[in-house]
Amino acid sequence: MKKLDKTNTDNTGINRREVVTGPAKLAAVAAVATTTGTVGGSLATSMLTAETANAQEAGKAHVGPGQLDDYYGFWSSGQSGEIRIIGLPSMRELMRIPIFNRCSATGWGQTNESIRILTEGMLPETKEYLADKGGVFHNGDAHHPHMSFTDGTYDGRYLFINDKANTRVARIRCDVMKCDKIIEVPNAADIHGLRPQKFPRTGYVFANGEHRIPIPNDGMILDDPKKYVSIFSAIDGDTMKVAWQVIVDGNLDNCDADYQGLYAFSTCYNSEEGVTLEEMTSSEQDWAVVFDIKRIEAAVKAGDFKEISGVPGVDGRKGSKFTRYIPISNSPHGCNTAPDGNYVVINGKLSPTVSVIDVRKLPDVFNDKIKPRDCIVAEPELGLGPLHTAFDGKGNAYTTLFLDSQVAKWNVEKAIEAFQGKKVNPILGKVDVQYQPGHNHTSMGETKEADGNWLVSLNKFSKDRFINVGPLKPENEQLIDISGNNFKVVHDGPTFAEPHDCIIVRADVVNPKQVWDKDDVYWDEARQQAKKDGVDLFEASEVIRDGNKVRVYMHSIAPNFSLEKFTVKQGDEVSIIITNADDVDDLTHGFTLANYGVAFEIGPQATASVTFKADRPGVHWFYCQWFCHALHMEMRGRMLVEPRSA
Ligand code: K7E
Ligand code: CUA
Repeated sequence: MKKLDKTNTDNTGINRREVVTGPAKLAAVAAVATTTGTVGGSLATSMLTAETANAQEAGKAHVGPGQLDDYYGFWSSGQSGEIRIIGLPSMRELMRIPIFNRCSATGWGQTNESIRILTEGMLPETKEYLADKGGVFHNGDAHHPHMSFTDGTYDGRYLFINDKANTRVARIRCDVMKCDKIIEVPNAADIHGLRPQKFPRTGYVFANGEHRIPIPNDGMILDDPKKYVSIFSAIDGDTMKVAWQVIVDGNLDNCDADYQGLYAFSTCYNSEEGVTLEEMTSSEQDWAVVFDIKRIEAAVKAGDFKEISGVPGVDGRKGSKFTRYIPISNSPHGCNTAPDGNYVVINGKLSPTVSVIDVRKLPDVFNDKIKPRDCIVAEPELGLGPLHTAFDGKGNAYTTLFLDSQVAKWNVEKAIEAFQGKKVNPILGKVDVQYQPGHNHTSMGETKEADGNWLVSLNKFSKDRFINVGPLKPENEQLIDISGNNFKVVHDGPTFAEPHDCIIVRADVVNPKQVWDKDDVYWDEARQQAKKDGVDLFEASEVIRDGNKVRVYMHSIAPNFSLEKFTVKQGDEVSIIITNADDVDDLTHGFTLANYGVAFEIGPQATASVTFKADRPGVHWFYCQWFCHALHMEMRGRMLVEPRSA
C-alpha cells in the first residue's frame, strides 16, 4: 500500500493546515512589503471582502434557530450499525435509527418488538450459533442507505440498508422512522453494495455478497478458493424475501440499477479470485457485471434454476446468458447511474479513470451484436483514487478522488466527445476536501429529480479540522454548494464512525407521523396477548400470572405509570408491557428498571414490551428516563421481588 502512504500527509510529517493556509499568509506578507502609504487601508479592505464572501457562502447553508431544513439526509454509520437523519443544509443531526446495533436509549435489541425484528429473518444456523450469546448480534457494518423508488424517484415509503458484518439487509419504515424488517441473506457472504430498483418501483432491492465462499459453507470445502463463489441477490422490498440469486465470478463490490427496469450493475474486483492482497491485484483488468433482470425472471418463472438453501439460483458466471462482464481497469469501486437514465459511471479506484457505460447499448451486448467493452462511451482521467460519483441533473458529474483529497467536477457529454477523439477537456474544476473522501452525494442525485443544489463529500479523515478529541478522530462530512456555477465547500460536519454513504431527499417527499397510530402492527404480538388476557392496553394496570410467567400491563400518562408497584417471585419470567396513552406531539416516556439492565422508549400512543428473568430479589425501582413533565423525576414505581425460599 505504498501509494496510500505517499499522499497521506500525516506520514510526511507536514501539517496539512500549515500547507493550506501557508500561501495565503505569504501573499499577505508580500502585499504589506510592496505597497506604501495605504498599506493598512488596502489590506483591511481585501480582508473585509474575503470575510464578506465567506459569510455569504456560509449564510446559504445557515439555518437559523427555529428554522427548518430543506432536505432530509439519511446517513449510514458504518460500524456503528445505525442510520442517522441529518438536516440539510444545516447538517444538524436530527435523529438516530438503531438497526444492527444495540441502543441504550430506545431499548433496540432488548424490547420484544425489536428482538422479533432482529431474529425473525435469521437463518437457522445463525440462531443456533447465537442461542447461548443472547440471541442477537450486537454489531453491524451499515454502508449503503437508499430509499424506495417509484417511477425513478423517491417515494417516501422505506429506507433499505446493508450490514456487511453479518450479511443482512434491513428495511426502515419512513412513516415512523423505525426498522421493521431485517433479513439474513442465505448463501452470500457479507452484503456490501445495495440499491433499490428505480423503475417501475422498488420492487427489488439488489444486494451484493462481497466475499467468496463455498456453498454450502459447512466446512467440507475450506482452503480451496477455486471452489468459492460470490452471490448477487434480488430481495423483494415488499415482503423482504430473497426473490432470486445469481452466482457470479470475482468479488462483488458496489451496485446500482437502471431507470428502465431492465438491468442491474455491479463492480467486481479480484477477477483473479485470489485471497491475498497480492493475488487480488495482480491482473490489470477487473470488470463490471451487468445482470439481465428479464432473462433471470423468465428463467425463474420457467423453473430453469437450481434451488440453493430454499432460494431460486441461476448461474451467472462467465458465458452465462444472464450476465455480461465488461472489462474495467483493476479494482473498480463505485457504481452510479446518471439521472438522465442513459449512463452508468464505474469508478476506477486503483485507476485514475472512470468508465461510462451507455445503457442503450446493452441490448446489443446481450444479443452479442457488440462486445461487452463496446458499451463504454467515455473514460475520462480525473485524478488519483476515484471512488464514487454524484450528479447534478444538468449533465455534470462529481467524483471523489480518495488519494488526491479532491472532488472533480466533469461533464459527461464532454467526456464522451473526448473519448471520440475531440479536443475537449471534460474536467470543469476540482475542489479540495479535508481529507480522503469516500462516497459523495447530491441532493436528489440518484433520482431523475436530481436538482443540483448541494453536494456532500464524506471524508474518511478530519485530522486538523477540529479541536483534538484524542487519537480517535471524527470523520468530516463537507457540504459543497453546487448551485448555479458554484463549487465551494461551505460547511464542515464532523460525524462519529463511520458514515460511508448518504442520500439527500427533498423534505416534501418524507412525511413521518407526529405520533404513532394506536393500531400499528409494530406491537401486534403484545396486542394479541393483551386480547387473550382480556386487557385494554390503553387502560391497563394488571398483573397476570401464568405459571412462572408474569405479565405486567401498565399505561402511562405524564407523570404517572398506572402501577405504583407490582410483586413477582424470584425466578419468574416477567414481561412488562407499557402503553403510552399520551397523545401529544413529542411526549415520549421511557421505562428503566434499575440494576436489571432494562431500559426502553415508549412513543406517544405506542406500546412497547420487554421480557426478563426476575432473578434478583429485593426492591427495584423503575423510572421514566425520557424527560416528559415537570414531575418527570417522580414518574417511578417499585418492582418487589420475593426471594425464592421466603
Ligand atoms: Cu465506497 Cu462500502 Cu460504499 Cu465505503 S463503500 S467508501
Ligand atoms: Cu415519563 Cu419522564
